[in-house]
Amino acid sequence: MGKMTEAEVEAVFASIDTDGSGEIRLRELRDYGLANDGTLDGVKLADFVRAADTDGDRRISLTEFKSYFA
Ligand SMILES: [Ca+2]
Ligand SMILES: [Ca+2]
Repeated sequence: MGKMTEAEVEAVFASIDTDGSGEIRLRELRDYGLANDGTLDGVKLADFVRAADTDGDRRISLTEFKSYFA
């Protein structure tokens, strides 16, 4: 997976966080994945959540999202 700039990461986050809550829930990720063949840059959604959700609340904050991609 290639590195993205901070602005690119924020844009992707915003496109997934459709309710604008500032956290990505699995449902939002699934909705996003359905439009993108079930993957996020080739990473399976379940694997992505497991890897990116560092505090284990099953939601991905912008900080966690950035940490994963930065
Ligand atoms: Ca959200
Ligand atoms: Ca989290």
